[in-house]
Amino acid sequence: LSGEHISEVLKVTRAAVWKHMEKFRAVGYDIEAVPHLGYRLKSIPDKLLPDEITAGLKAGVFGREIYAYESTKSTNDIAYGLAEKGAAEGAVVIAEKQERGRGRLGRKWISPSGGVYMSCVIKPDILPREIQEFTLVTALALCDAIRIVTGLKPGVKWPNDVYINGKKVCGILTEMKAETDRIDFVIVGIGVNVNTGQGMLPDTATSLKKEKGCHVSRIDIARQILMELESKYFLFRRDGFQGMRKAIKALSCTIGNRVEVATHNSRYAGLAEDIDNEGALIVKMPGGECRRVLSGDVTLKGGV
Ligand code: BT5
Repeated sequence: LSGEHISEVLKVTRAAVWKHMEKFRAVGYDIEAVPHLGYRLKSIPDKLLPDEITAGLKAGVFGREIYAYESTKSTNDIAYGLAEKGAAEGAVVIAEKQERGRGRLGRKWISPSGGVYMSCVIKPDILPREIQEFTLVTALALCDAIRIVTGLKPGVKWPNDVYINGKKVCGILTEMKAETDRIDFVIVGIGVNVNTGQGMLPDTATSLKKEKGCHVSRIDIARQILMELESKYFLFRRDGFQGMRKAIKALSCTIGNRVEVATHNSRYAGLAEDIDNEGALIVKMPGGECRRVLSGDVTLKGGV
């Protein structure tokens, strides 16, 4: 585009156009300037810039406020603080890397650059005990987002992981502020290994880049996750978990497998048979008895 055209459309001087181009360049946009011809955008930076994520974002709630960080301890902590100060539903905190990324139960989430780390504030009108259902709904949204952007076929590993080819590619950490029967807000934390170097990840993990065999746009992944989260969240609010149970079961890489279950006070093995209407995993024990697992860790035995 010619500098003249840009200055007319934006109603600023040619000098101001040039200054803005310099600012874009400083952020990493590769802009070519040819005298008498104009400017050409050659490439955009590989950064999770809020303006790039919201360009083309078809979501009214998720991502209407995006707080982006180069590095932070944990996006969940920042989002929690924002929600306590009254941040609206759909506010998103996103970071290029995390210094102290968290998993469940004090575990670590390895968060070097190359991944997407984001946390969304939501205020669902559900009971605290129903939150497990929303974690599964989030896993479904992640699977769909990854499939749409990359064509890969991820699966949901109960209760909070997304797997591709038997390895973990995303984790979800759902935290909330609640009273016994009322939720103030929920923070849904999502970590995705997008272009993360394999050497930095545990052996049990993979990345979209590794599975796809090429670099994957983190901006496209982040944007699609927000869109899928929004549509699934609205469906969940309208129809409840039951409306999405079938889709989650169809993508489950847990059901049909022999599993080992570890809860806070027990450990046992059995066959994962079903996910019920409340998002609990149904495990059939060797004697035929079925156990309902509401929370805990599940290890798949004999591969996925
Ligand atoms: C999780 O916990 O999988 C939840 C991860 C949530 C991370 C997001 S990133 C944005 C937001 N901010 C945060 O601080 N957290 C959230 P859990 O099911 O407990 O699994 C943790 C286990 O996964 C670890 O003990 C490792 O075995 C493994 N792990 C750690 N980093 C990994 C990675 N990058 N990719 C795959 N597996 C990983």
